[in-house]
Amino acid sequence: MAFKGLVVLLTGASMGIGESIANKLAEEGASLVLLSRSEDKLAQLTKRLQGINSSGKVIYRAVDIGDYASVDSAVASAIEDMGALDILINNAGLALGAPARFPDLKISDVSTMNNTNINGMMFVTHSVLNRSMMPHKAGTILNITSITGLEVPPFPGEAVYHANKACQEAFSNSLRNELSETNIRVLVLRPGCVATNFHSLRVGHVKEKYDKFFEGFKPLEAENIATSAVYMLQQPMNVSIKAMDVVPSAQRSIVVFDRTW
Ligand code: 8X3
Repeated sequence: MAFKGLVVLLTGASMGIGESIANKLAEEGASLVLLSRSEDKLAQLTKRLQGINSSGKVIYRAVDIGDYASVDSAVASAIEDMGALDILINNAGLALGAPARFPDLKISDVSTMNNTNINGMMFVTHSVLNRSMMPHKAGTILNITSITGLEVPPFPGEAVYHANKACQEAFSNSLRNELSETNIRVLVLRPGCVATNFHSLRVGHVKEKYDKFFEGFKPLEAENIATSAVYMLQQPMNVSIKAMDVVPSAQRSIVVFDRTW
C-alpha cells in the first residue's frame, strides 16, 4: 500500500501503458483521477479498479487534453471530489502516419500529434500546477516521454513525433529548474519499444508494418514501463530519479536492434 493516501492524476489512462500504471497504483492503494478521451473505456476501467483498490477512490473525466478549457474544468472538478493532487503522470501521447517523410504527412495528423503531445502535456501541467501543486508547493510530475526525444539523430520517417518528444524533454528540464523553491519534483521516464496499441496506431493499424517493426526481437510490455514508473514515484520526496530510459535489451539505440534477442 505504498500509495495509500496519495491522489494521482493520470492522462492517457484508458489503455496501454496508462492502463497498466493505473492498475499498479490501484493495487497500491492510490486514489486515482483517470483522464482520456474515451468515456466507455474509462467507465469500464474505473469500475474494475474500484474493485481492486481497497483504500483509494477512483474517478474519471473524459476529456480532450488539447482543449485547455475542458482540461481546466476537469482538473477543478477532480480536486473538488478528491482534494489536492499529489502526483501528475503525463502519459497521453501518440504517433500517426509512420513511417512517412514530413511533406507526405497529412496536416491533420501533424496537428493532432502537436496538440496531444505538446499542448496536452503543457495544458494539464499548467492546470494541475495552478489549481493544486503551486498553492501547496508540493507534488510530483512524471512525464512519460520517449527515447526518440533524446537520442540524436532519430530514425527518418517520424519528424513530428520525434520533435514532440524532444520538446517534452526540454519542457521537463525547464520546468524542473523553474520549480526550485517548491517541493515539486519533475521526473522523466523514456520508454523504447513497447508492444501496445500505440504502435498499431503509429502504422495506421497495418498488420504487416506492425509485424515488421517487431520482427525478430522481444519488445517491452506495458507492465514493464508501469513497474518503472511506480519505482520512480515511490522514492522518498528528497530523491528524484530525474530520468530513466527503459528499452528492450534488443534495442541498443533507437536505430540499432538485435533482431535475435
Ligand atoms: C517510441 C519509442 O523506440 O518505439 O516512443 O521508437 S520507439
